[in-house]
Amino acid sequence: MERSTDRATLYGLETAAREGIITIWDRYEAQLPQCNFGLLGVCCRMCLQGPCRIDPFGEGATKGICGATADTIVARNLARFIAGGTAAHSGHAKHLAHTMLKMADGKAPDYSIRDEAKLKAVAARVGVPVDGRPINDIARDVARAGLLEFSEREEPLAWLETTVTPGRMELFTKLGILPMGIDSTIAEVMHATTYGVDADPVNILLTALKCSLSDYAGMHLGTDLSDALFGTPTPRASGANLGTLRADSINVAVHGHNPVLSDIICEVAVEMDGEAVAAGAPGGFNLVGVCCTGMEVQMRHGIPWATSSLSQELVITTGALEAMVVDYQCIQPSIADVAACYHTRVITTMSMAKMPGATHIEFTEEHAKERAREILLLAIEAYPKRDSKRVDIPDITSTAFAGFSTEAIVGALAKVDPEDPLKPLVDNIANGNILGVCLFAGCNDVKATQDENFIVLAKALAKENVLLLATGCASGAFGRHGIFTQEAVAEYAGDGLKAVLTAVGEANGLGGPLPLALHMGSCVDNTRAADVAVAVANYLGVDLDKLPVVATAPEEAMEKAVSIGTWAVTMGLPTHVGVVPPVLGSAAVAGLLTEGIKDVTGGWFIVEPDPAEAAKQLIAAIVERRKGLNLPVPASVAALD
Ligand code: MSK
Repeated sequence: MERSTDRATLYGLETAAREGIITIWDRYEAQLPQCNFGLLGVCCRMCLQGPCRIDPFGEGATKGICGATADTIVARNLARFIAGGTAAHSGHAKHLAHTMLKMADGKAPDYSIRDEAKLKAVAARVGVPVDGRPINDIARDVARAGLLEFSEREEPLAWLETTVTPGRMELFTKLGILPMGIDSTIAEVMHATTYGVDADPVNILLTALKCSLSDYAGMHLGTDLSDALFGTPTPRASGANLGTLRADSINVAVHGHNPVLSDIICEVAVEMDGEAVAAGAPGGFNLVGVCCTGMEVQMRHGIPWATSSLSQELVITTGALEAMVVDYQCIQPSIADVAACYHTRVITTMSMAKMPGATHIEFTEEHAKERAREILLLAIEAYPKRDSKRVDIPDITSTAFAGFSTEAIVGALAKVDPEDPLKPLVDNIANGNILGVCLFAGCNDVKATQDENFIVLAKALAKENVLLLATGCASGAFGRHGIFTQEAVAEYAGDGLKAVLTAVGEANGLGGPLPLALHMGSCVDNTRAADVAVAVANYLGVDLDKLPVVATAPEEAMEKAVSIGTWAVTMGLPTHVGVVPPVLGSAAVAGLLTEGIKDVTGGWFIVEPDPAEAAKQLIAAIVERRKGLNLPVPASVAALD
């Protein structure tokens, strides 16, 4: 299997091999063959009497020591995966709520509300009074309302109830999966799946669905508060890939997920640029993003994005990185080992995310700029130690248009129809110019050739006039392969999609189409796409499970991606995954997720590693939805059946 389809990654891997650097791909190969019990999800480590594993062929143990079956074990393992993802996304949101509260109380002087309109819109939506109140008072109440989401409440989560269709709320109530608190739902999964509690796989899966709805609410809260604090993204062009590092500059990578730190670093780097020049770097500071923190600063500031989580080590092997500043999530502990072979400083900043071999500078919102300055001074200090003979930056970059928040998309559509912005989108879905919509999300996974699934799928769907939205590492794949460009429209879009993207692009003064796919942000921003779908559903007066909208995580890797995929299915979307999750040890659980759940939520999982085949299945799902709404199905697509 090829390791990557990205030329810069392959270049970096050659450099790493030459330098004797071990990367994630080497460590993966060293793990092979992987444990089949683990791959199938039939390994149980929930008590000290184990570990137990079930023989999937029924020739060995058919039950664990306590009597748990493969169905119970697989369901329990999956539920805990989802709880892990929910804890990460919502922990990110909780951090933002605390930051906003400190700001409102005057304890975090380096922060402010950059988008007052967004804050007021969120406040009005969740029942915080707005009229005539100072902005910091509104912010304080919104932050408190956000923090209330985490405890056990008597009402449903506000960030769920106010953002989904009425039909979904009815369904969640009927199924008994309406979460009343984010943290309490995570705890409920942990309780239900501990030794001797829930043994019914269906019941365990329902608890897991409930947890995934907490994941959705936490993510929505995170995006809302980020936008209010740091600004709602608007479209802008920037660069993508390893070639965005500059030999003449002090290069600093911001990596992880939360903009609380990285946004301040962007600001302070501008203020300290003269110090970087004085240190001998004519280009001053060059900030680049890695992973989803990279997406946050790309969306809001146009900071170039260097690479995704999977290939993070290769930013260091350019030999030109002075500092990699990390917050949390998707950060490989190996970067400290790689950095030790260079002059690069790895700087951890969060009390919950430290790393042997890294320098820790505890980031506090109370002293945000001061800490950012300390971090950037470390980068300046590292610069003279750079070995110019080892600098090897691949000359490979692409243009990437980013910044398509929900508000930006509605704003762009409003240029076509100011009275009724959603009408152009809905009309074009109805007439078939847009066959359907696909959200691309999720990670790169070392088990798949990097980016291949994303790009094959994107081209196949665009050809059939499917509108493409992207977040997280999917946005990374699209960015480095030139999918976020106008040129890609000419190359890959079907005629209907091309006409729509061109009409909207020209109405917005772009002199051409919108990019082939719309970059909606980091992986925590997936609810931006859900908001578009909910707006269309409410406009049409139908529920989400009727829309020709699908989702895909074709190279998913992390618990967070599994929780996102699960809420997408719970919201009623056909959702593709390209890496087989550890559920095949239970035919019952696998069957429920891929078929049975369709009768419950309207959504279902499509598990298909082959991207060409996955495209066919996603198009078939879109066609099924179109037929359900009595919308025309173009003959060319019908012929694919
Ligand atoms: S970073 S969760 S590898 S999308 Fe958000 Fe990428 Fe997946 Fe991490």
